[in-house]
Amino acid sequence: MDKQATDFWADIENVLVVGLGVTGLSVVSFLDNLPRELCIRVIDTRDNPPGKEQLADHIQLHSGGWQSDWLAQADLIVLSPGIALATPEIQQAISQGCRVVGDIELFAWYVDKPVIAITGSNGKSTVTDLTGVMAKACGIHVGVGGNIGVPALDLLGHDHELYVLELSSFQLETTNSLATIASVFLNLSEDHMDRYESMEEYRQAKLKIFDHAQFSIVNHADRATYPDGVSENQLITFGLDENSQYGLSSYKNEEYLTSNGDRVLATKDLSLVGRHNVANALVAIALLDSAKIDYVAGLEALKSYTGLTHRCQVVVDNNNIKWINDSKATNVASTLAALSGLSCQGKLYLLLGGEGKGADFTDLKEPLSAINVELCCFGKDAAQFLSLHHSAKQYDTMHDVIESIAPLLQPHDMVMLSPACASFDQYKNFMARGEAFTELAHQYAD
Ligand code: UMA
Ligand code: ADP
Repeated sequence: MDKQATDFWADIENVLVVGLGVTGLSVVSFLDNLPRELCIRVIDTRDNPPGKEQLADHIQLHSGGWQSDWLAQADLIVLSPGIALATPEIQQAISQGCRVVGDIELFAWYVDKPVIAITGSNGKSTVTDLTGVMAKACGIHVGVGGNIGVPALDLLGHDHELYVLELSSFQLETTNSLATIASVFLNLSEDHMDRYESMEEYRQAKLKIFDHAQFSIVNHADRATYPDGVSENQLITFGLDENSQYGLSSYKNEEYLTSNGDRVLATKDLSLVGRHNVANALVAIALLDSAKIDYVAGLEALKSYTGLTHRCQVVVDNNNIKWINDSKATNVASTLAALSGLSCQGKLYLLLGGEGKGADFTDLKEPLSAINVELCCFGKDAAQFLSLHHSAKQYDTMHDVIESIAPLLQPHDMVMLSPACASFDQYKNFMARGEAFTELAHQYAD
């Protein structure tokens, strides 16, 4: 146990874990295994929290609402990312002197190996996974987790030499002392406007990733990713241009990814598709380089890397008709990225809709006006897309969309699910939505 952690626990007896999803479960298990007696209690406002069955019998759980006595008695609250720090019950506990942290803060107290941290509105999971894949190919025993799925605390205790963490703004809200060897803020675009009062509040949560970073990596084309009051020469830049430290250059009519002016790899050698993924590849190189890892051994892995499922993934290519699953496009910027990297010679049937999270979708209007597209809008917020294009039609479900358009498909057409919305109105998560789309694609492609 490190000194900071020992000192801190000296004042703590009563710990309240809020949330019993995968994060809450990982926190309980971590606390329960600490070499000191703690009273650990759990509150989850859901009637049936998903982790209920896996919770050890000796841990008390209150579900279906708040429990004011437990909140008042807590010395420390460990808050799950799904519950905002601004929640009145949590704010009241803070005003009564209770300290509130998240799982990443606990991780920060205990981690004793270098950490690479990744945030941004889009591309986090791709960059996190790719950086992990490349580090592994360099022979490093790397732990990859955070918002990408495996809770950070579950990575500890496995003798990792390096940690690569995807961090959401939700997680960063409750993180104050995470020291990283390199942190990156990929981009900022509208998302989670149902949680934040303003874009600036959302940005400030993300900027916390740089608080204790040895190297801070920012997007040359997106000033919002630059920390306030820090001069440019203290930052490392990436971008699809010649002036970024990790950028692009042209040589003998070929485009190259560069590191501080040196050619690293020809863009055409990447298996990833889309310009946004060229930027993602540059970031992975920048992160490994900053962590003093000789990334050259990982370049073969980068070349063959095709990306994560549910991100611009061709799931069926039949009769010259491509079906693309981009279910992870849960905001406007990710759908715009999918559209910009697309080459469709026929008509694009674009499936949009779901839980809109209070977003403004008008930025989609212009790019849609430039392509041969039919908008197929479904789910809770389908109506919000109808004014974006004259072709827009409203359906209840994705199944209704596919059933209706399948007979119309011609060679060179594309069907793409890139919904710009969260999935929770009709699906458990974006994975379930992507799988449902893939199943329908297989079913109707013939
Ligand atoms: N919830 C309640 N009451 C509670 C606790 C949670 O209603 O008392 C709700 C939340 O509002 C949320 C859901 O339950 O809708 C899940 O919240 P959670 O904090 O229990 O989530 P976990 O299951 O622990 O998963 C979290 C991340 N989820 C969120 O931030 C919402 C997962 O990211 C992450 O993979 C996991 O920790 C491991 O670190 C998911 C996500 O959607 C994929 N993240 C957002 C995104 O990527 O846009 C930020
Ligand atoms: P995140 O974890 O931040 O949600 P993902 O890597 O899972 O990011 O990708 C989410 C969506 O964003 C996908 O639709 C993907 O095609 C798109 N995307 C990936 N990288 C970028 C990027 N650098 N800029 C914009 N969109 C991106």
